[in-house]
Amino acid sequence: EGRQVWEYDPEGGTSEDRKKVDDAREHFWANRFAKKHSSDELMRQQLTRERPSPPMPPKPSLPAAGAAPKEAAKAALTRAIRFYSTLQTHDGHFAGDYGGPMFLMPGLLISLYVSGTLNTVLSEHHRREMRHYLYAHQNPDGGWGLHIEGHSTMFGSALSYVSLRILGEGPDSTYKDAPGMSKGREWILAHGSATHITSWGKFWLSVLGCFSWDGNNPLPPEIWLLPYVLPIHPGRFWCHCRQVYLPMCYVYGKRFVGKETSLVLALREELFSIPYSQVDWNRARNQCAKEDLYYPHPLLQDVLWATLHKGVEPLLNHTPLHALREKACAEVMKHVHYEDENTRYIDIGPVNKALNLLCCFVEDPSSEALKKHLARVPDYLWLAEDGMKMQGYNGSQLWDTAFAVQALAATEMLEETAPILKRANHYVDKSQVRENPNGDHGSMYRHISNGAWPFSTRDHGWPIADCASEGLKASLAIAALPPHLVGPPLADQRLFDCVNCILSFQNADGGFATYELTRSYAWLEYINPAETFGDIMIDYTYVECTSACVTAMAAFQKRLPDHRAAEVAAAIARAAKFMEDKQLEDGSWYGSWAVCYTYATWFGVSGLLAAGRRYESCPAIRKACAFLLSKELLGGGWSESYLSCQDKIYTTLPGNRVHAVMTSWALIALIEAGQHTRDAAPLHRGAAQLIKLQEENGDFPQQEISGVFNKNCMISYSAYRNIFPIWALGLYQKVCGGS
Ligand code: LAN
Repeated sequence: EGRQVWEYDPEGGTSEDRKKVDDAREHFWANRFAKKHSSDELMRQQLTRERPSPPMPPKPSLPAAGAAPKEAAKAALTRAIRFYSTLQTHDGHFAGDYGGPMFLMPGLLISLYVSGTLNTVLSEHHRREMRHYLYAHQNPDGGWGLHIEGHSTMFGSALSYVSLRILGEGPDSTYKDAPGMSKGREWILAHGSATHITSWGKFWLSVLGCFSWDGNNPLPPEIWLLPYVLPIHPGRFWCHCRQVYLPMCYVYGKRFVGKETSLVLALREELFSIPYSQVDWNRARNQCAKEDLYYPHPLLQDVLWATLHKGVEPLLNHTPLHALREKACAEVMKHVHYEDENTRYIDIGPVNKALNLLCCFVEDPSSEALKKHLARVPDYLWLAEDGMKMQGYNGSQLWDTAFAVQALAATEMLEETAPILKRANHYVDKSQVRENPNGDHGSMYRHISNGAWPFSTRDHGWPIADCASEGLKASLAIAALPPHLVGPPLADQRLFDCVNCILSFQNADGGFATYELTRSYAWLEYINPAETFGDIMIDYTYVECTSACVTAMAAFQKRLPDHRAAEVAAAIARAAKFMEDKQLEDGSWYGSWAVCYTYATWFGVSGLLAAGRRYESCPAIRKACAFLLSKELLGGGWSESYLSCQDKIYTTLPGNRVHAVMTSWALIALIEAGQHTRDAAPLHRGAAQLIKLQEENGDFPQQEISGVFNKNCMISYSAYRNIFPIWALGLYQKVCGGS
């Protein structure tokens, strides 16, 4: 359940539906630079067709002088819920676009191309939509960014250019009024050519045959043969880092290169400013365009890579020591297969999905494993009015659904929400992970997962501390409602399993990381070779994850106070201390997984409240509220730009523009902390701004991107524009309703 697969239906839709879709796409195209963002118009069309939406109450007239009277808030809320309910699928999850990064699809296309499976997996319709997507996100200067809103980078540009070529575009093709291929090539050549691509780009181009393996810094698979006690053992890395470098080591160890096709030969000419045979590959190892540099290599790294490259690699490749390389490659493949089997070939993320698929091909082109991989490629693809993209995950199903449940439950509009909650209950039930990873999972560096919730689907199966917590909170919210309306609650044992998992995720500093415990030291960042990403080496503790675990344990404590009572209480206390320690001078928290200080400050406040702190007696909460109030925009509402994440400085959107998602987070945090009992005016203004932003059909506009990972790459959480305004207006209604 939860699987999302797009297929082309030549007869699909009425002519009216088609027109709506075409209009949405034209609208996107025309406005793509003003609001460089995608949304899920197409999905919406499809879903609304299957289940006609209930009639809409009329749009309320705008409240005067910035106040949002009770009736206006109620009507906006009703409309918002009715709209969002049309995006709920039959299995109960809410579907939404999880795109944003621009470096994911190229890896997939290169893997499919070199394995000769491109046209088997992707129909001509998929390929057409992918071309549309790549052109839709080409910047006016001809290049492509790391993500859909980013400035042009070599990583984005060279890989998007190559992708378009793989998808059949010629070196001078163009589309609508996009800058086109020759402008793309100009950008690449003017910025140092493909030698200046980041290390992950060098890797993909080498696989394709458009870069020499000698131009890559070493990725020795032998690292997997080291003893686990060493802090640099990859089993101690953050699981995403580990699962990306694992298959990369294998492909590097094998020096795999795809067939030298005419396209490959042509690309060798197009991507470099000098003849391919004259490129200085040794120099290229450390070249990187300045546009791409977010985390420059420390000197230590350059020395390390040079020693390995010149001193060790020749030995491992050309002497009897080669046996060691073979052994290391075999060990690596054991882990690749384990990951594939434990995720039913979805894999933990889009990068290792493409890489593991490639490894299975390199190991045995006729293997069952490769076929199983191909069958799971569509899980990552999503079509919207900006075309078809590879998403950042196989979806955000559970995450969005768990938040939606909490938002709907907070409205206390049981009559409206019960049928929606009932369907969501089904999904929450079906998506809980009910087993640990196979066999001796510890020896495969896997944490327990039984009882946790994943971010997307049960098939994916990787547990995440805060997804487990949001899943648990959603189950508890449902369990508090009448079962004849929302369906039966989960059995207590399943909640015990989840809490067991959550407790097992707490670190020595009291904080919670993402998928596992922190297993090594932050100094490992010295050998972080990925120039565009920060903080990827280990699983750090985060305020968002910690707060989610605290609020979940506190809710659990209320319902089932006798289960591991002392441990739960102690875990909450330690986590609260961690959150206080992480608070910044100005009262905010830095957000690592969404934009940015507003998001994390909401988590900081709600976590401390759940741990029993109160505004009146807790300086941290008071400072946090003061911070939020100090950032209110002129005329009300809040907004924050993704630049906050990369620059670590609070940045609002230009022009005093209100953003529905940040406004909602700030409202929720302030209301939870009792702002309405002190001064409700900022709440009235914020609610009024939300009502003003709401569209005719109850939707909210898809504004600037609101998710992030590894400091520098942005990711879309399209459902946030519906979920959080519902949540905020619901709370507003409740506490300011009579105002
Ligand atoms: C995600 C998606 C979910 C996200 C939350 C649960 C929201 C967060 O609170 C904890 C971290 C987590 C699980 C997360 C971590 C990084 C991910 C997996 C992603 C942002 C989705 C894509 C990203 C992944 C690393 C992308 C591939 C890029 C690499 C650098 C490997």
